[in-house]
Amino acid sequence: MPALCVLTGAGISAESGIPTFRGAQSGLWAKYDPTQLATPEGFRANPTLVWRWYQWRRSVVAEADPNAGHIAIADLEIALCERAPTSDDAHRPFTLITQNVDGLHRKAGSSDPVEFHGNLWENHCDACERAAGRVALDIEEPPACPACGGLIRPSVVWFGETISERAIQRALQAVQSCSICLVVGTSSLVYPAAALPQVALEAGAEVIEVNPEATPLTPLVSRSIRGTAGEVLPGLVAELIATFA
Ligand code: BV8
Ligand code: ZN
Repeated sequence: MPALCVLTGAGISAESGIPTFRGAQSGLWAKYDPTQLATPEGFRANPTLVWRWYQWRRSVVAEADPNAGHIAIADLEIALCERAPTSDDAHRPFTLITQNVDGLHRKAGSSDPVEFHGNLWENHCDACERAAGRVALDIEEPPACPACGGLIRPSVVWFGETISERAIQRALQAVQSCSICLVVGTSSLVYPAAALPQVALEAGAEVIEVNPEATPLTPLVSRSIRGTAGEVLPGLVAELIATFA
């Protein structure tokens, strides 16, 4: 049974009203560079500013719903996994890898996405790494860790931080064994996530890109569809399900 994997970036959440990472940052945050805020140095230099940026993003995401793009990907997973049910990671017919931390794929029904850059809703201590769970959105200062007094921070992967071993292992397993890799809504600028479609290509997979703009991946793929996730994915998913029928 051929396998399919999907890699998504911030663009798939754009039609849910969530600003992309490199798109014009809206409102209060327009004057900050996300690649400066989403770093350990940025947090340690100004913990309140970075904490409030994440609390603002959480408030935006809390109001957001999955769009037709997220739902199409969840439908694709159901269709492929119904045909070839397995609990063995090494033979999964479908794997979703997302760079997004907003949790919208899970909200759309995707069962077990590889959250390559972590999860916006979880927190842990910056000093002792003890899990701190969720924090109310009206908390305006990073809380103190009850165990060591260190600062609580969002459990996302910041620039300069390594991706979890488990996420890398699951993602590589998927891209090395898939026959089709669908890449949606990413500028293909952030590594190591941006290397994943290249691993799929080298392993002989067909890579299909969906993005309203060209990216550094575009010249390398056999098929690059200019359009948004919400417009393109419902029809493309129907085509892929028929292909894998
Ligand atoms: C690492 C979580 C090993 C946080 C994110 C110097 C020092 C250290 C590291 C580096 C360095 N120089 C380079 C690096 C590597 C660095 C990197 O790649 N930097 C880039 C900027 C060059 N990577 C790392 O640091 C990674 N770790 O390498 O560890 C290491 C360790 C120490 C030293 C060396 C190496 C960790 C990277 C993870 C960073 N965390 N997110 C948070 O969210 O706050 S990344 C962040 O960017 C988001 O997760 C986002 O998803 C991701 C990628 O961006 P995109 O998803 O592509 O979003 P973007 O806005 O860029 O593009 C949107 C796209 O959607 C566009 O193409 C647009 O056309 C399209 N679009 C718009 N609308 C739609 C659409 N598509 C479809 N439909 C639409 N409607
Ligand atoms: Zn602690």
